[in-house]
Amino acid sequence: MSAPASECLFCKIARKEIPAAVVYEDDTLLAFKDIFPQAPVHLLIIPKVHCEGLADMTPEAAAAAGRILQVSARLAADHGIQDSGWRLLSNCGADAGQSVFHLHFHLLGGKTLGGKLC
Ligand code: D5M
Repeated sequence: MSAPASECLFCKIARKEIPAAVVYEDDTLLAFKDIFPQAPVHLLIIPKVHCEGLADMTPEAAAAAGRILQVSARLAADHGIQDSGWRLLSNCGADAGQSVFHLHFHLLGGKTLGGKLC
C-alpha cells in the first residue's frame, strides 16, 4: 500500500514541503538530484501529480510521463552528458527496486554505465 498524496515523499518535495536540489520545474514536472547518487549525474524526474508508478498510470500521469521523455534529453544536455551516453529508467514495484511509490524516472550518466539490464 502506497502513501496517500498528503504523505507521499515526492508529493511533499513537489509541494516544496521538503527541500530538494531542484534542477528543472514546469507546470507538470519537477527534476531534482537523487539524494543517493549512483552516477556523477543522477537526477529524478517526477510528475507533480501523484501516481504510484508505471502500473498506475492515469491519463494525467501518462501525459506527464510523455513530457518527461521530452525533457530528459534537455536535462542530459544541461548536465553535459548528451554525448557520453545516459540512461532513463523507472523501477516498477518493490521487486524491481522501487522504494518510493510516486512515479519517477532516474536519469543517469557521467560515467560508463553497466550494460546489463538485470
Ligand atoms: O528510487 C528512489 C530514489 O529516491 C532513490 O534513488 C533515492 C531517492 N530519494 C529518496 N529520498 C530522497 C530525497 N529526499 N531527495 C532526493 N532523492 C531521494 P527507487 O527507484 O524508488 O528505488
